[in-house]
Amino acid sequence: MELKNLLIEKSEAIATVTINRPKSLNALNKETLLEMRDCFRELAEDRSIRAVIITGAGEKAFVAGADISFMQALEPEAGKVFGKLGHEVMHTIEYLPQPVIAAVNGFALGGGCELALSCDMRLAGTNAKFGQPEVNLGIIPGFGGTQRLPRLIGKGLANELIFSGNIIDAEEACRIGLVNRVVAPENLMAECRALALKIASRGPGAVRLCKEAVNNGMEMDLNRACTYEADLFAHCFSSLDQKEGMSAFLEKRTPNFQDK
Ligand code: CO8
Repeated sequence: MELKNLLIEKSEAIATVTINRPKSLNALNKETLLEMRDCFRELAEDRSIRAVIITGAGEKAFVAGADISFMQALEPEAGKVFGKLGHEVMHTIEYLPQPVIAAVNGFALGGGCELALSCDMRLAGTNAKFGQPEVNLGIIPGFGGTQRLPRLIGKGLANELIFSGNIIDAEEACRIGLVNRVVAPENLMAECRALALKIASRGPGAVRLCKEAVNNGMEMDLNRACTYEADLFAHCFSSLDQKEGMSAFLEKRTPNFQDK
């Protein structure tokens, strides 16, 4: 796949996907979203990759939103197609078998905030800024922001951000639970990588099932979700990695997981 708007680097079981349109602050146009969709579909099939980091090129932005110059002339039908493509990309990331970390290295606005929301975890540089400024443009968040933001930080705080278009800094984002933690910009990628490597060292099948349990379980009522968790828990005992993990503990050694 020839990529014009993304950089993909794979090393030590970690894939780093960089949105690479720094002159437009990594704004998401149709071409970029199509490349992202194909790239994440491929990563989903790549068993050698055990965690993914998403970041933005340059020092200013993670992603400053969907591309306004692309959207400006859209009619309702084309707007729907564009919105659906964005949803498809966010859904692919959210349900990727591997955990996904957003390394938020600057502006994460509109579709950029929604991209971060579709990731499993968000680490931010002190220079990061978050917001859903769509109402300034006469539109609503269209890549899942009205749904994922209230689920993550609660309805009242999400409403304030979405209705006002306020932009908040990384510390505030951390205070309200929008990001996991804030680090110095120069340490951001190293922190994300350390977390990704730690996850990659754990039982791969167990990590996949944890993600499934959280994602799918949160859409169910608690009783059904706990029954679902119990099924996944039972399934773990059919894996060689469960035997290996527990043997290693009892033998006081590091487990050698085979993803089997
Ligand atoms: N789209 C297109 N181009 C952009 C975008 C964007 N979202 N953001 C920045 N750029 C471009 C600028 O136009 C500028 O280009 P040029 O150099 O050619 O003039 C370049 O990037 C640098 O930007 P600025 O000069 O504006 O940089 P500043 O440091 O002065 O400001 C800001 C940085 C504050 C981030 C500012 O660029 C800004 O406000 N950007 C727009 C932020 C925004 O409103 N984002 C939300 C977009 S809407 C959206 O994401 C909806 C998602 C769902 C869509 C569903 C569709 C159906």
